[in-house]
Amino acid sequence: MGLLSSKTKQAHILLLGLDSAGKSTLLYRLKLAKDVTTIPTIGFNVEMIQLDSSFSLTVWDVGGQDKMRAAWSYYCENTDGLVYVVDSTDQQRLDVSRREFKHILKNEHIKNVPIVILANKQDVPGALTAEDITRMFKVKKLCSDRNWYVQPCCALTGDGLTEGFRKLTGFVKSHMKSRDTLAFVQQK
Ligand SMILES: Nc1nc2c(ncn2[C@@H]2O[C@H](COP(=O)(O)OP(=O)(O)OP(=O)(O)O)[C@@H](O)[C@H]2O)c(=O)[nH]1
Ligand SMILES: [Mg+2]
Repeated sequence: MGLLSSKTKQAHILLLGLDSAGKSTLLYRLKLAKDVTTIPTIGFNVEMIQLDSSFSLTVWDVGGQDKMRAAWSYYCENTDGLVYVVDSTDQQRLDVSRREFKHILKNEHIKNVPIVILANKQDVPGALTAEDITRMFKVKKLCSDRNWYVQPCCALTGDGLTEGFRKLTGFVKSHMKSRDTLAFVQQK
């Protein structure tokens, strides 16, 4: 990637979800356009993704293992957008994932921050659909204070990933704009 021009805006994106949801696989699929073999993330990975010339995303992929989840809240500061990844085949842990999702939404630093939920592993027969996950996670109710979207995807092939991140970019741009306007008005 070349140097970023001074006109390029940057956004800080937090990528969360339970262990094995597919966060690192999708991050490197987007970054490198190929399938990489991942190992469980201890700590975090951070990568810059640029989907258009005027906007770049710094994506923080934080490990989702049980003992890592307590640390999620430390990564919320300065976040402009959240991507929450769900393993659509892991019906046994869907409730745990929903609970963690509900919990992180209460974090003061990500109040009103836009969200894209990625319903991952759509290549697996029997995977829950984006509509199933919207309903089971009560997304309409929990996210009524912010822009949100649920995108079906497959991190292995990349299907749906660009669409999901483009949707998020649109939300983040308008979120940053209204935040800047508010700060400007408050300064006066
Ligand atoms: N079938 C299928 N497998 C996937 C998909 N995405 C990820 N996987 C597999 O799921 C496993 C876990 O993927 P990771 O990307 O390491 O998961 P993670 O969310 O980063 O997990 P932690 O780092 O532990 O939080 C790997 O074996 C991936 O190959 C997908 O879309 N379809
Ligand atoms: Mg990982």
